[in-house]
Amino acid sequence: MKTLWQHCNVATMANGMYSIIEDAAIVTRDGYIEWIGSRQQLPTGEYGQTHGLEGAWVTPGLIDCHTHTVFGGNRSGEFEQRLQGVSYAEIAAAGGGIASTVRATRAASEEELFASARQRLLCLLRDGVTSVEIKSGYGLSLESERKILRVIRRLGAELPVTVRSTCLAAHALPPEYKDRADDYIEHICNEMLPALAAEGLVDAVDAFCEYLAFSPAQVERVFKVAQQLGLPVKLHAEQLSSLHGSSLAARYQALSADHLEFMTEEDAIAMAESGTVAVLLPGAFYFLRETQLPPMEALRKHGVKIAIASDLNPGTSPGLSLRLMLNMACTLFRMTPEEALAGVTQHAATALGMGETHGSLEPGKVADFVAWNIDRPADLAYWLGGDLDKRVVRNGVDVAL
Ligand code: DI6
Ligand code: FE
Repeated sequence: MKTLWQHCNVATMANGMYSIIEDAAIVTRDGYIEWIGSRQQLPTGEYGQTHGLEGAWVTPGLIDCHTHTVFGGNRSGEFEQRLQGVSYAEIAAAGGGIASTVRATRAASEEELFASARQRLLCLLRDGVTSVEIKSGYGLSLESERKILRVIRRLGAELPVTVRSTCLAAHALPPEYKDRADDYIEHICNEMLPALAAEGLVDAVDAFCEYLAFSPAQVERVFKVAQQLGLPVKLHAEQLSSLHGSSLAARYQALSADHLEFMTEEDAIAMAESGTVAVLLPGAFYFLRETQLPPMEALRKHGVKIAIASDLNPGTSPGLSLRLMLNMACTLFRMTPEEALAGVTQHAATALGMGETHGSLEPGKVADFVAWNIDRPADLAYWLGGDLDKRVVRNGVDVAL
């Protein structure tokens, strides 16, 4: 059935550009965009349904390309400790940090993890998100990583959102492998990844490349296995120090390298050459009160695609609004509202390997869009969170939340 959507203005975000169509019309059919353009040029045709959008601004559905939505417990106590001056690294060294979330996640049932993650995911959806990436990484054993990945698959099946799952088994060292990081990497490579991939639970593989996590050499072993399994890779890189993980990611044609505050211009050149998207996470930068800014000029100069994501996680970015991240990307990283919007649409889609089907409003793409009751597209980066009046359409159908 053909559906006509009209009386709106559109920011198509094709190729990551603003590309405005005023007084636009969109024709959707079977969940895809069939035609989009100026209403005056609308081809005559029969429509099963016609929707008036009352002058709304239409953007692609927002895409949150980096989250850790599934976890047990919460770490607001550590937040208070950090406010007293204890550092993130000190808390981690004392057995808190990721390790404390791992304890809570292992102790939680699949049902409990689903229920708490569902609430958080609903916050993102109410903010205009139609696709999301969710990582495992708080289980760190075959059994508990499987539990998280199953919850991720179930979220995608039960909520009106397209979910990509990423296995982040190489997030931290589990207690049973204390001082045996290489043995844990071997377990990931020989046991965990092959089993979880075979069960169809993994769309991509990620790792945390950092002095307090895994070395580039250890990450490379994980990447090699991912490659053998036919899975694309991503990397947490250059968040707290410079290990050139982003260059390593580029060598493995990673979909994205994420965080990147400490990356160098050489890393940016490598990423530009491999088409690896730079995913910036202003929520984590803000929440950890970091001062080292990602090298925006180098990223722009070398044409690296820049995405923005929430990094929703209990330790460094308890961020429940992707639009708030747009504001932070502009205020903290000096991105323009146009760049920020591209970062949660076309470039975020590319960071998930779904740039051909999602992320912009063009014929042939999936009909995921949001009709916002706002005056200008920049308003999306202007308001600090809140529940903006909007209509969310996914696969050509209104989303009710
Ligand atoms: N970088 C982060 O910011 C999160 N994970 C990562 O690799 C932090 C995770 C946490 O503190 O729970
Ligand atoms: Fe993260």
